[in-house]
Amino acid sequence: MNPTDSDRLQSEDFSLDIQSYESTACRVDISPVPRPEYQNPFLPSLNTGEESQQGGTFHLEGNPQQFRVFFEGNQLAEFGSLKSSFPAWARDKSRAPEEWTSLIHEIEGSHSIFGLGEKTKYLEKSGGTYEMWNRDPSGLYTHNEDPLYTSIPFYIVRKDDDPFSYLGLYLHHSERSKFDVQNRLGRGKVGLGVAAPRISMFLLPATTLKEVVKQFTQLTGKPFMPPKWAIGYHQSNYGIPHDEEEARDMARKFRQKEIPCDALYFDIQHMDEHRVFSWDRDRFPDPKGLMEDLHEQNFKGVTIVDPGIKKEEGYSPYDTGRERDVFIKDSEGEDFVGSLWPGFSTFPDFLRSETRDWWAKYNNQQLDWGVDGIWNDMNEPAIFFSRKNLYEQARQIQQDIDKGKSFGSELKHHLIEMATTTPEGLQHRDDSGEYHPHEKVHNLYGYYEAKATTEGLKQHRPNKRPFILTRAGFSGIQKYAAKWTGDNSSTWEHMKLSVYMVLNLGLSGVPFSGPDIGGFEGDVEPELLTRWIQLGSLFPFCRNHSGLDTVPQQPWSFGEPYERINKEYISLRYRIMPYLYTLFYKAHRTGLPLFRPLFMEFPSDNEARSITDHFMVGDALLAAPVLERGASKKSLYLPEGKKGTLDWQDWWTGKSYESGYHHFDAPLEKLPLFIREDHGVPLTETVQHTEDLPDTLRLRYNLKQKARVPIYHDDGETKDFQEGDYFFGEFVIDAQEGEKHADVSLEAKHEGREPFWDNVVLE
Ligand code: MIG
Repeated sequence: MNPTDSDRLQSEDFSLDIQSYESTACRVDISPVPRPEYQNPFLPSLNTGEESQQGGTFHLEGNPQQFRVFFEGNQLAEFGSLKSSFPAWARDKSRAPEEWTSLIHEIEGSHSIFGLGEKTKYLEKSGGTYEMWNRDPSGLYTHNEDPLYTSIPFYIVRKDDDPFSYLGLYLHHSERSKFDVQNRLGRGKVGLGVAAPRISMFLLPATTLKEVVKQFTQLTGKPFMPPKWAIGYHQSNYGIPHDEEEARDMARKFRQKEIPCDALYFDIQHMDEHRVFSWDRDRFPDPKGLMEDLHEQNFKGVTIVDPGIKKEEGYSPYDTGRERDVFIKDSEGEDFVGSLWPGFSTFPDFLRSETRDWWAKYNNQQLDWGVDGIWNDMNEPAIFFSRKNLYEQARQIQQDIDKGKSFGSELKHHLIEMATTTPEGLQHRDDSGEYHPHEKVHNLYGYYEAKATTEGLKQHRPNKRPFILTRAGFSGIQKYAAKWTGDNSSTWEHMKLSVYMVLNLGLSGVPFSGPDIGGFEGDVEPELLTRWIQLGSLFPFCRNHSGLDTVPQQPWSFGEPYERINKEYISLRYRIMPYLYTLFYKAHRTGLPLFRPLFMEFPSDNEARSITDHFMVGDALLAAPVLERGASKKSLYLPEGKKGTLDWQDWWTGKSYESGYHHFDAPLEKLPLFIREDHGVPLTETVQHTEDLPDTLRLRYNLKQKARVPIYHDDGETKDFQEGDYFFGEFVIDAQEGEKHADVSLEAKHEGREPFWDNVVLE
């Protein structure tokens, strides 16, 4: 197709092209003239769908310096200040030497920005400059820390009074990029910069927020469907279990205390001197037997896997890796050697298919031991130091000393910063053997590791759904892994932050995420742990994890009344498991998150637009966690629907409340929770693990006229659901006028499997 005038804008310096897709998305390609020879063969492929030939098309107006994008006669976006240079607004000039392209997306002051994946700060992103560069901040990160482990160069603009109220913008680049979200004097802007000689971006206009997220996950991939055990409560702790006995004790304790739990994690202490794919046989003499014992009690085992392969002849992953030539190269073309937990190590080049194949085999071995899931840490990659950057560090320290600086905390921070940054000069090879600088693909390292690990798990257990937990990732990581938000700390600030992070990850296409419940760094206090477990019982990914030598934070660690309350909320998660599982299935099919800001469900309610400390879990439950120390009340807003006020039913008392602001008592044992009008939640009695399926299904609903309560069920572990082996239906609950009882029927939509329940009880 020859580009028409409106498909292309051209000046002496730049040329712009726009391509329309039938999925109502467009791609804008911006290149300097002459067009540079530049490609990135590693970018994950996108499902754009068919190119749109007529109707429903986008076009450009203006000139490359100031251009506008239109869709069916509506202006969607305006851009200016296109430059082939490091953006002036990016304060940190240290990265300036690379080739950059930058421009400004001009928005109204009243517009809001969401998304950007795993970022700190608040739910709305204005007033910050964000960088996409996967990074281990090492140790405790603050409310302002940036960048973090995972990069998703995607944001959503929420507009007012516009036929397309939402616009998604995806910068299709794995190179380092920067986003400057500012809103001053009534004007807004998002500065965009990328370390590449050109820019390629997608625009996704939509009338609703849900539509944008669906479109973005259409483009980058729908989330994987986890095995059911992966959405239970998980217990983890760096350093614990220290040996087999401690692992067995831990499992026993959960069952004795009747605190539900599905999985135990084995952090780096389980390995033989930190060599990946090994066990310390003194402390874990029989991993297979241990896993069998855990399985006996319906526990799953998840082991950590770091990317560093100890450089040591005789160590099989190193030897075979050398043979198959799978490691990242340094600037001289030798295997790059850096330091990680096992000492000097080489690093798999996951961008090569040969490496992924090799890696898959080692993950197989894990499964031979009976391990159920894999936890990928340090995959930014975080590298403690290499010979080269040690020298660089020493040189900088010397310079600082020469300048009269003392060895204060600043210097220490600087050291840590350098130590966990991937060294420069690394090289990757594509499958044809061509070399590419690490900088181009850094942000894809964790993504390709997760892909390779998925491959390994699939080879070993072809029909089982894999579970992988990752720290680093890129747009599309939702296809392969759940995501936890790294080394947070045991502070109230961090608990709040975890709400914003999980909400924004969900808006960025990653529904399956959660923080270390209780916090990683530092000693948790009992009240904080309990409040975090209350909130955490609703997180899509629900794992209590903490750092080495921190105060134990198991649900029972602080005795009563904390243990009883922690148990009650973990049990709540297991009671509403049918609801959560149905939401996971919906997320898998549509990309919609479980954790939703109020304005996702109630777009017509202006008041709901700015609420950030309470949110929806699916479309039926509103949760308002207490996030303040010592608080025993919660003020909250119950949104209204399109047609006005709604009835909200208190989960605990059954009492009705109208839309509007309310103050609720929320003593330590209470998480305010409400059911939306004409909605319901399928649940069961409490179980101890997800393999236990009670034969009674309960329906708790808030009925005015008619509620539809969807329910999904499958075998919880295989891929047979893809062949139709599942049940999906909707309970239709009708309020019969003049009659006391509601009329309930189950409309089966897909009956490839029997429901698990024999009878239904209405609550
Ligand atoms: O350098 O494996 O974020 O969850 O417990 C620290 C030990 C390495 C960082 C992970 C954390 C894990 C810890 N790891």
